[in-house]
Amino acid sequence: MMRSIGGSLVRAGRGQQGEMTSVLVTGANGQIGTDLVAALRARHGAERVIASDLAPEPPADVADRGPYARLDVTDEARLREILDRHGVDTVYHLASLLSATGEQRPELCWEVNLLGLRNVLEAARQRGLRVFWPSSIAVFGPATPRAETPQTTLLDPRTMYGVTKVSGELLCRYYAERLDVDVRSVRFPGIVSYTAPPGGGTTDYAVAIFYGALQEGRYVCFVRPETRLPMMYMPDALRAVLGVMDAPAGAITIRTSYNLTAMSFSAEELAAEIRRRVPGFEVVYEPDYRQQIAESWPATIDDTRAREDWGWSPRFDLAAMVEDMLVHLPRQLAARGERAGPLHR
Ligand code: AKB
Repeated sequence: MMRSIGGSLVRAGRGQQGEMTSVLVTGANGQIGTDLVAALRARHGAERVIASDLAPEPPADVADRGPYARLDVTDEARLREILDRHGVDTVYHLASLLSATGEQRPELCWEVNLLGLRNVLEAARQRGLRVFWPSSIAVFGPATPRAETPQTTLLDPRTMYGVTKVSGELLCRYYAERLDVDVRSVRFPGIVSYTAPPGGGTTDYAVAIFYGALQEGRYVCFVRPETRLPMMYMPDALRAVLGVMDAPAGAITIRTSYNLTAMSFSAEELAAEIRRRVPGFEVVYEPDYRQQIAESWPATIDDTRAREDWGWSPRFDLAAMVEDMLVHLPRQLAARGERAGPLHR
């Protein structure tokens, strides 16, 4: 269902909490977008948040929840048309190919990730828009310190996705410092959530493992058991996005992207935590090309600057996240008419 909010939106604020705003979310049907759109609609009102994605229509279960526009972010004219029609003042630009898909389609990854970002930043410069754009731990690489990776360190990406994230960070800083665009960013670790599944990322196993546990009692994991990566539960990820966007401009001292983390665990530690609640859960490890990507990324992250500058503080650790996932994912599966197997509580 394609829906527009007509010409009646008032552009009355700069998008800070409590002010009138009109928001565009790109990549709205993805893992983060699905939950972020719901959070923004709860905050600003459904009609003030325009969800957009490549698909002609939103997923059926959210189709009646607010305005939706079809948008390919590489189409600059269409982007401008949507921004102008809806009087948008803030863009959450999530549309992106992730690390695993990016290795399969490197040219498309470059095009979508960087041309899309450039289109959003250029539109923001011309219209005075505020922008949120997610970077990733994929900016780091084998030459980066793997433990407590500092904010300022060697960026050494070996994936096309990581290359686009480093380039995107530099582009954001250029637009912020030279062209006065208020663009803010965080380097997300792997994100675990239950509403919409991730697609095409290396950290996807940390979500898929819950589906395996609940639906099959078994999971074939594509990274080795000892693979340790920084991770975050979706409620914390949403708090990070809103937190960095709510901060006064003067508090934002990093205009590339903030290091961010909530927890770090190995694949076998995650499996063990799930097994404590789903007895008999079996995991088989069959590493594929994504192992090499995972190994090139940090194990733990130093996010002191985010904590100091805008009060970042995560709430979920591994045990709390697993507990919450195993409460909500079965309900989500039931709502989607999917089977949750006999092993879940
Ligand atoms: C991926 O695995 O590609 C993403 C990321 C860490 O940016 N989840």
